[in-house]
Parts: sequence; C-alpha cells; structure tokens
Amino acid sequence: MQAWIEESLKNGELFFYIVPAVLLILLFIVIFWPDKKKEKKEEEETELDKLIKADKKLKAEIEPVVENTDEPPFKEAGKEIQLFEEKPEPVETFHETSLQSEQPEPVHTSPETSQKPIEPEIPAATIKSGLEKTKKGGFMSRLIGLFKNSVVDDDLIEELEEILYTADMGVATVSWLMDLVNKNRSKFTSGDDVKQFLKEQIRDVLVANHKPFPKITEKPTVFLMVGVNGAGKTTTIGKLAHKFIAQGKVPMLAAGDTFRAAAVEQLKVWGERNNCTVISDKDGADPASVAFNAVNSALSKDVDVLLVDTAGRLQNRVNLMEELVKINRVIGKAKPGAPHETIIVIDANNGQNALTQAKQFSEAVKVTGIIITKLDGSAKGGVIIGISKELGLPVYLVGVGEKIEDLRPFDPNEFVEALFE
Ligand SMILES: Nc1nc2c(ncn2[C@@H]2O[C@H](COP(=O)(O)OP(=O)(O)OP(=O)(O)O)[C@@H](O)[C@H]2O)c(=O)[nH]1
Ligand SMILES: [Mg+2]
Repeated sequence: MQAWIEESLKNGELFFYIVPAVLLILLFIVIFWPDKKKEKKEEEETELDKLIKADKKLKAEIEPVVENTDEPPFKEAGKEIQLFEEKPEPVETFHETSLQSEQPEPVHTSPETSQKPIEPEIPAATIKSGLEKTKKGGFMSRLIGLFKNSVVDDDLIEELEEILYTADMGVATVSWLMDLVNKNRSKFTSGDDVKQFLKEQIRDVLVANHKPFPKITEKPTVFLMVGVNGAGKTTTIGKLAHKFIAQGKVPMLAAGDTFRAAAVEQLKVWGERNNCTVISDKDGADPASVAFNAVNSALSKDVDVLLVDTAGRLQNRVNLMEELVKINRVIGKAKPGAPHETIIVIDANNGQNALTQAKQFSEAVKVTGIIITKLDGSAKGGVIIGISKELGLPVYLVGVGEKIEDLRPFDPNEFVEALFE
C-alpha cells in the first residue's frame, strides 16, 4: 500500500486522479445522505394537511345547519355549542392537538361559543307594543286606510260603520259612535277630520270612566280575582305581587282555586318567584274556607295586600257563580269591608264575549275594576272601548305579555294615541 502511494506520488497520479475521486465520493455521500429531520418534518406536514382537510369537512357539515335556522343569533350560538357537544371526541382532540397554532379558530374558546348564550335585551312590553296586532291585523288598519280618503261621502260613512262593527266594541258602542258621526257630518271636510273626531270621542269615554289602580289604604287590602277559565287570573296575581313588592309592600296569596289539580301548585310557583307566602289547602277543599283562613292569616301577620285567586268559571254556571258569592261573603266576615276590590280578569281575545262576562260577573259580585290580559296576542283591542262605554267600569291594568313585568297601568291617553297613531 505504502509502495503504491509512493509510486502514485512520484508519477503524480495521487493528486490528479485519486484525491479528486475520493473528494467526489465524499460529496455524493453528503448530498444524498438521508435527512432524518427533514423527513420527520415532511411527515408532520402531511399529517397537518390531513387534519386541516378534516376540519374543513367538519365545518362544511355544521355550517349549513346553523345558517338554516330561523332562531335569533343568540340561539345560533347556543346551537353551535350543542352541535359540537354532540360530536365531542373528534373535534376536541383535533383542535387541542394540531390546529391551535395553524388555525386559531378554536370552537371552545371563541367568544361566541365559549360563553353562555347572551339573552338580548328585550325592551319591556308597552301598551303600544301590546296593540300591534289590533293595529296591523285588526280593525284599525282598515280604519287608517279609510281615513286617507279626501272626501267624506256616503260610501265612507257606510264603510266606517261596517269596520266599527268588526271592532269588538259591541253594538251599543258602535251605534253611539255612528250617531255622533252622523250628527257632526257637515263639519268633516276629509277622512282625517273623521279620524280626529272618532279619536276624541273614544278618548273622552275612556277618560270619563278611568280610575288608576287602587292604592293600599288598609292592612290587609283584599283583592278578589274573578273571571272565566284561562283568562289569566293566576298569572296576573303573580305579576301584581311583583308590582307590590317593588313598591315596598308585603303581599300574600290565597289559593282559592281548589277545583283544578295543578292550580295550587301554579300559585305556589308565583309565590316562590316573588318570595311571598301562599295560603292553601288540599285540592277539592272549600274555596271559601281557604279565603277565610287567608284573610285571618293576613290579619295576624304584617301583610299589606292579600290577593285571592279563584277557579275559572263560566258566567252562566249558576252554582259556580253562587260559590263566588259565598267566597265574597266569607271574606267580608273575616274582615268587614273586604274584599276591597273585586277585579274581573278578561282575556282580550274574548272580544265581544268579554262584555257579557263582565256584565254577568257584576250581577253576582260587585266588580270594581277590570284587568285586560293578552292584549299582546289579540287583534281585538277595541274591546276595551266597548267595556268602558257600556259598563262604566275602570280598566285598571293591561297584560301585554307572559313575563312577570308585563302588566301595565291603563292610561286612556296612551291607549288612544297608540291606537290612532
Ligand atoms: N301573552 C300573554 N299571555 C298571558 C297573559 N296573561 C296570562 N297569560 C297566559 O295565559 C295562560 C292562562 O293564564 P292563567 O293565569 O293560568 O289563567 P287563569 O285565569 O288563572 O286560568 P284558570 O285558573 O284555569 O281559570 C297562561 O299561559 C299565561 O301565561 C298576557 O297578558 N299575555
Ligand atoms: Mg288560575
């Protein structure tokens, strides 16, 4: 070997052939030696590509479901959470392990989905919002159209009468209004004059019969709530208790509806919501005795207002109306002068039947005022005009929704302005 090296050195082969050949081989080795790190990185990238594709596929499956919903946006957020909870494993591992740095779109940490859905601020219902249906779908939309006429002719007067008969005011109130219109016809030069005239007549009759909701003068002031089935008596009691508490008063509730199995429970729920005492007995107990015990209990405690619930009853059921007379009498025995107010609760949807209800309940017990419920769900807001005109009873409050705060004082001016706006 040594001899060969010496020989090569001498004849110059070592530098011309052998050394360059060795260097060349080394160069090849350096170039083509497998790069483990690079290979590993490439493998990771391929894995990442797979995961990104999987992510896109998953989103494509989810998004159409969310877009198609008619729910408001806060519910969509809720739905997103629901959907991801329904497919927990693949989604969670996927986002936690591989996509966090590449695609910062984590499902569980995004502001829309990681927090609980935020309830949008729903503005409190008002008489105006409660009249929406009466205005859009009821008689008022037709009346407003009629008032746009520039000429007051026989056709207009005829149509006016026809529309008023559909307004749930009752025949007597329509006749009274039409008499006034006919007497003053020469004064009207346009449909708008008729509108202003009608508006003022209605305002006058509502204002004349108006009384604000009574003040608490005695301890306990007793309110007896009456009305047909499903009118909203129990719900209104819950809303009233809430109002009294807001005024710093102490209310007590009496479960005088012992007829319907779930009625006592329903009142107890309102009692819990308002954190106030509910006096009750077992189902089927005598409602008059419940009312009697409740008044005595309210007298012995520092209670400002006792709200007595009663079972819904049809005004033409004689025995049920007699039961109401008994409840009324027994309350008076427990506290002379009570009940201070007997309020008939009327569902606005009953339309003209509300007049019959109010009349017949008034014949059995001395009704002192009216609460109209469900104005928000009814196109028959005109019933308030008929009740006021025919019965001369004050409409104290109006229910404009199912929530605890959806009970508004009835303001005749606010009502008329909202109706004719
Ligand atoms: N939209 C709307 N719903 C109301 C209003 N007042 C009551 N309700 C609903 O009307 C339904 C009947 O209400 P209740 O309070 O149970 O009626 P009730 O007169 O006590 O019924 P009975 O005890 O069966 O005679 C419930 O679903 C209430 O949520 C209101 O002002 N607006
Ligand atoms: Mg009830």
